[in-house]
Amino acid sequence: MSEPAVLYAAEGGVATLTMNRPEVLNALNDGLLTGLREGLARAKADDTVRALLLTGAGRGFCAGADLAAGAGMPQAGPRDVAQSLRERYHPIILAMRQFPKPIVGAVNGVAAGAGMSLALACDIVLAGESASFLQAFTRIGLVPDCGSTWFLPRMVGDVRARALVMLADKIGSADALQYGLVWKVYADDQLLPEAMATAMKMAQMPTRAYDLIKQGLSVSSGNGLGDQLEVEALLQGLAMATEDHKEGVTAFLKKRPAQFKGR
Ligand code: LHQ
Repeated sequence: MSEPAVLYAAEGGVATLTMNRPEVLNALNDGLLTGLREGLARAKADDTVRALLLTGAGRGFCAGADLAAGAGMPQAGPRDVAQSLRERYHPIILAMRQFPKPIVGAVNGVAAGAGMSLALACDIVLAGESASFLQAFTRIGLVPDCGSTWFLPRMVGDVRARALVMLADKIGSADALQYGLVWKVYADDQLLPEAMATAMKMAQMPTRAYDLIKQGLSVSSGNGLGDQLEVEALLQGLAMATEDHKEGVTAFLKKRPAQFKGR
């Protein structure tokens, strides 16, 4: 039997999804897209999982849509392509952004096209020194998809977003760090241990507050300050009703470390 296109492993409160088509730099075919959707759903449903780690097997993170499997080929009309994106890709990007637990991306190699969008959809993006980022779309006459035109201007500003998507130059981890696409860069052999340590730390944190933070951040760019203050007030009311808030305050007053349960 062939290996699954996405490997799933759960340990220490962290579920790891490893895109697993290393021979094509984890290009996205149906099996890999299904594996991502199923892995996200499984990690969401498992209460013992309180953080997710996304990475790629081999020397790539994800090379975007599998061009050899017919993605983007002209036999598909505009409606078919849009429908394919809606049905196969958008649910993954939305599930990541709406995932009620933190997602750490460990970008171990090239992240191209929709593979770069996947990296940008993570909450904390960590990269290995030899990681690279490529808005590959215009190289094959396409436009960015899977959220890249939404993520990039917000992350790096309009000047850099336009240059990245129009020039389609591959940038390395040092530039990605300088532009603000990634949080930290590690030596290649330290990336996975560091990413796992980050995810495990986050798995010990107040999970409900993380969910509420993600909800607040996801609406902030469409809101004026007054509306966002209102969103924060509502979210704070919900956070204050959690067991973890009570535990955090009790631990502070008793001068001991908090033991958050994610409730
Ligand atoms: C690949 C791929 C790949 C198949 C490397 N597919 N085999 C579009 C259409 C419709 C709906 C959905 O959404 C999208 C969004 C998109 O994602 S469009 C963008 C698709 N991705 C690309 O255009 C990137 C294509 N790949 C590359 O430009 C290069 O492979 C990069 C820069 C990623 C890496 O270059 P190298 O490190 O030099 O590796 P390589 O090119 O030698 O690739 C290694 C192998 O992986 C190779 O196979 P081979 O049999 O020759 O060893 C490639 O053919 C294969 N591969 N990307 N997307």
